[in-house]
Amino acid sequence: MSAATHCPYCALQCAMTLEPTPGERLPVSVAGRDFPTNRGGLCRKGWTSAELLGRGDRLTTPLMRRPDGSLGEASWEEALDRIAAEVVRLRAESGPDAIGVFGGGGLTNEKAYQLGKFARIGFGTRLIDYNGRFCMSSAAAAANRAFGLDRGLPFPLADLDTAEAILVLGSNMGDTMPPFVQHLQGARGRGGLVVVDPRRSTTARLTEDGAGIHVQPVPGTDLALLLGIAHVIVAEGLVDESYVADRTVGLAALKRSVSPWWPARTAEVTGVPAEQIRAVAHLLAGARSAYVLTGRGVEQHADGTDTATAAINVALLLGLVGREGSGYGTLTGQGNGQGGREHGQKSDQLPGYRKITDPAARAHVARVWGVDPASIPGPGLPAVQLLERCGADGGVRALFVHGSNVVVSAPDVSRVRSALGRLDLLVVSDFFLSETAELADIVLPVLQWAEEEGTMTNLEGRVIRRRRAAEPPAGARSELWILAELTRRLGAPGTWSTDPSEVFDELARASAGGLSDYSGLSHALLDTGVAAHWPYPAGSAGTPHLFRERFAHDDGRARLVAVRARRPETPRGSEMSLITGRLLGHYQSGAQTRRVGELNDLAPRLVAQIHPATAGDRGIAAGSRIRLANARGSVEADVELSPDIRADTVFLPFHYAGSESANILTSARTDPHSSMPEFKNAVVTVTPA
Ligand SMILES: Nc1nc2c(c(=O)[nH]1)N[C@H]1C(S)=C(S)[C@@H](COP(=O)(O)OP(=O)(O)OC[C@H]3O[C@@H](n4cnc5c(=O)[nH]c(N)nc54)[C@H](O)[C@@H]3O)O[C@H]1N2
Ligand SMILES: Nc1nc2c(c(=O)[nH]1)N[C@H]1C(S)=C(S)[C@@H](COP(=O)(O)OP(=O)(O)OC[C@H]3O[C@@H](n4cnc5c(=O)[nH]c(N)nc54)[C@H](O)[C@@H]3O)O[C@H]1N2
Ligand code: SF4
Ligand SMILES: [Mo]
Repeated sequence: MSAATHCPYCALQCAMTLEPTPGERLPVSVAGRDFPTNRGGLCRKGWTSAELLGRGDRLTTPLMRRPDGSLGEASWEEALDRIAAEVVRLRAESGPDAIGVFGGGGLTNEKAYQLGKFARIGFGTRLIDYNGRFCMSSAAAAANRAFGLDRGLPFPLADLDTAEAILVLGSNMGDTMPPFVQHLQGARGRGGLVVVDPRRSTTARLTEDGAGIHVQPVPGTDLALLLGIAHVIVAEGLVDESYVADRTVGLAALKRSVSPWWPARTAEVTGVPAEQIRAVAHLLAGARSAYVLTGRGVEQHADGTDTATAAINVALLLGLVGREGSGYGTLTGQGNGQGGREHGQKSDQLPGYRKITDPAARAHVARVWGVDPASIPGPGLPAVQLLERCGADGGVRALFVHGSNVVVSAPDVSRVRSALGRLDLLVVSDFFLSETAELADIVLPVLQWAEEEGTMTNLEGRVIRRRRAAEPPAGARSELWILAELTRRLGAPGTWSTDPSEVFDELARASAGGLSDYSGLSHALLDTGVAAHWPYPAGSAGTPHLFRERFAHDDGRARLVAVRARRPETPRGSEMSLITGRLLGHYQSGAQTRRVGELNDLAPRLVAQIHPATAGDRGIAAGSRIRLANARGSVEADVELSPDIRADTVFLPFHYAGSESANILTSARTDPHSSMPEFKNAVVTVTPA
């Protein structure tokens, strides 16, 4: 039977149909399916996604570390008994916080919810966090601060189609979400697309031929740039005065904070010409409908929350947020990057996007879980700090990883690798032997997207169904089953269903009354094809548009939060700025896409992009190899000479492992509000290898 489902990869969650193909090499074929986000389109990752289902190196049995150091096959009984015994021992010796859990934004809502519950009342630990901390947390912190609520896009994506102007800050959706580009066509046709990126990326190129403006700032200076744009808006009378008076607070302090950022000074700091700063402000202010969108390029910095805040301030000053045909949004990245941050995987949260420190929230969730509120631990540590605590004195002794390949994707990976090496127990659930799984004491083989039922929440906050279309290999198990088996062995309280639709019903009850309320939803209702944007309280029809009448703060008003630009870590002498990011053909740590021949052939090894003038100065020839180094380590890469990047900047993709990992060079410094690491700004030396 064919299945209407969605792509396994990014947050666009393109709709696709899977047809079983009995007797063929791959168990299903993939076709694009009409849906308001992708309109039948898929990118190459989507088209080739069935390859992962047919791979011979798929994990099909648990693996356990043998005394000789190798990983050998084990039965499920052996593996789970051993895990339970180790957890009991470590908890007795060092307390429940000796156990840590690291989740992922690719997990279905059901698995993310169950993992959060399992950590708190299965293990009894406060230490759970997830890779969304690397991805979403600064924009989320900024939206919570400004609006009192964080949903990536507070409007349906198709609203963008009719925009006259769109300001894209640090997103390269032309490569990272190709079917998204169709929603930019309206603004392009009116000359209204502005892309801010130190590289002339695939997306920046969409501004060519009169379609808009490419702004190419010094990496890490976006906050100053946005203060400069806000300065022009204030100084040149472009503020939407009645909107700001009716719907916001904080204008006076905001005006003071942007007053020192006149265009000439902003130009000096950012490298963006003063006329261009003015042109962008006027283009946005003059449009009848305009959007401001942020991506990882401006968020993954030590000042990422303040930068996203400055972007929101621009949108608020112009009266865009909550107005029909206009708005602000952040482009959530992972498949379930949105749902993954709502149901309790985050160290400071309980389901329904509730605060774990709020007594009423704890009481509500405890009732659903059937436990005493006092037995739910308090807030834990965010991802980078959680990884730092691994193997430390009095720190984490056992770590459970579900849906992340941290030894490739975390910042300063050499330190992460040594930390994991000091653990008493590392348990990784995955369907391939990722680089992190290779280090595990126990590896548990789990189900892939097309082998399981569940739900995901896409970048518009729309809850969608993932459906099963293929038989899993005999030895693989669902994560809901694994968690249920472990709770039985650990004697944990509560009920632990292995049926995704029952877990969804429990999640819906746990979310009732919270910010991300799913209580009106069920698998059965979603199967009717309703457009389900949360909040979707019982008895409602959901919320495609947020903030039309009021913001989520008690007084209903948005906050203009005054923020200050700090100097980014800047290169000295012959040093350069390193920025990192993505390529079209690879996904994240590459654990999946490096296994798809057609995708890996597009970019089989690490290539650094540098400007020909920079190469000339350093004696670097086209086609040669270079070495990038700083105090944290060094990597070697092939070079691509390209006039598309600033001469003071070098770009590396982070999809490769081992000595090709860009994260050998990135710093574990984090944003003070969100604890998001600074993936987009490191300083390196670049020399011929
Ligand atoms: N092909 C592919 N698609 C993906 C993914 C993938 O791994 N591969 N991952 C998914 C996920 S989880 C995410 S989070 C999204 C991310 O999607 P994007 O945010 O589009 O991805 P990135 O390539 O990380 O960063 C975007 C751009 O930021 C620019 N940039 C770097 N530093 C700066 C800076 O200081 N200022 C500014 N203004 N720009 C800067 C980079 O040059 C890059 O072009 O993509 C999703 N889609
Ligand atoms: N330098 C640099 N580093 C970055 C970034 C950057 O821009 N620059 N971006 C950051 C961002 S935005 C992100 S989101 C992270 C992502 O980086 P990671 O957290 O490493 O994400 P993935 O590579 O998607 O790893 C997911 C792993 O889980 C497995 N998996 C997939 N689905 C499931 C499932 O349902 N259950 C289980 N148990 N396993 C599953 C996959 O096979 C894979 O091994 O990287 C971050 N790291
Ligand atoms: S854009 Fe994202 S969701 Fe769509 S096909 Fe490509 S990877 Fe899949
Ligand atoms: Mo991400």
